[in-house]
Amino acid sequence: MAEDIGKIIEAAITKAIKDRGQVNILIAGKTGVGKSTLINAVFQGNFATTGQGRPVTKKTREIKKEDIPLTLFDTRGLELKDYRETFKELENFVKNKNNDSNPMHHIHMAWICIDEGSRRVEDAEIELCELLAGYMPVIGVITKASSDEGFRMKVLELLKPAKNVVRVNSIPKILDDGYIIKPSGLHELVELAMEIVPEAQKNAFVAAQKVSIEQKKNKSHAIVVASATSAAATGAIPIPFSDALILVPIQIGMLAGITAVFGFELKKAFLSTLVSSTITAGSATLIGKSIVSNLFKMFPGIGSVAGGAISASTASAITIAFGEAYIAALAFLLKDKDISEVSESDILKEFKKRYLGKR
Ligand SMILES: Nc1nc2c(ncn2[C@@H]2O[C@H](COP(=O)(O)OP(=O)(O)O)[C@@H](O)[C@H]2O)c(=O)[nH]1
Ligand SMILES: [Mg+2]
Repeated sequence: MAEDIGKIIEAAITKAIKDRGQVNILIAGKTGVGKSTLINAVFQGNFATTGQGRPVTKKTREIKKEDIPLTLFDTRGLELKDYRETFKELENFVKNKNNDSNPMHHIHMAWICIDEGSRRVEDAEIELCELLAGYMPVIGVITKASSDEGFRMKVLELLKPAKNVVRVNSIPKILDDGYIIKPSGLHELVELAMEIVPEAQKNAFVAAQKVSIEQKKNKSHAIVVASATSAAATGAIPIPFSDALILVPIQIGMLAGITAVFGFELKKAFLSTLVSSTITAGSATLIGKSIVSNLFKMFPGIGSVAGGAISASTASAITIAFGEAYIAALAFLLKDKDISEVSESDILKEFKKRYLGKR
């Protein structure tokens, strides 16, 4: 039995990683506009400080990090006089990428960053926007935002093909009089990016970003709904408790999917611990009985278990309670912590507390 569960977990991890997919984003702007700072404010994993990345054109570097389904292309040097010369190279690069038959290899979105303080949009930025918009959705990002004074309207006008222009301040800025300009615009940027990124990249984007826990929750709710539907389908044919095993792979798949969408690393040992201490509630054999009885404690009157079988509605309700408890635990932990600061035992503790009611 333990070996079977091991295999189920491995398959669930593979599927969750595949379903999450991959998102590739090009971030362009003059040196010093705040690209690296923005990247670190939006995405988990300190992307911008983990090495310089691999050069893919003269002015573009590819940055990746293990276990995060994101590749960034950092394009700088828009201020240089010879930018036009490197333009062709970038155009070829983007064209090659986005003509690839596998959409996972495309660049899915571009952010063109312009410093608000400069009050200036370069020809190179306008041309780059036009070039990129032929291949992918583009967002104009006004960085170091502190006072607009009509600059956003100007950028909107000049970056015509951009989907929108968002003003962002990535880090707190302390002024001479001690007044602090707080970070702003990050949620707006992430929400806009979520809207325009292709459907198949949304889960990867949600996992990689750290600004919106709400989006991680939303995508996870969708996984719970899909899992509950599968569970209901197995429950439609009344099955004896011993056969409630059918639900176990669905619930393991759901845990793996939620873990992936939240952006946590998917480790077999960790999922095994989660599964063995919740689904089986500490016992070596996997039966639905403990799940069902625990559920009844939580939601009395949910339905009756007739003749030792669980009904479609019970199977579905169990799955929902299980998935929602996991989502609540992860969202709670990320309220004031970064993903890298949340330990596996934190997750286990919060999940058990919510699902099994143990303190
Ligand atoms: N106040 C404030 N400073 C920023 C912001 N973004 C970047 N900076 C500062 O601007 C400088 C250049 O930022 P960096 O991210 O390295 O720019 P890059 O060359 O485009 O990657 C650094 O000193 C940052 O601290 C921002 O949103 N607000
Ligand atoms: Mg940089």
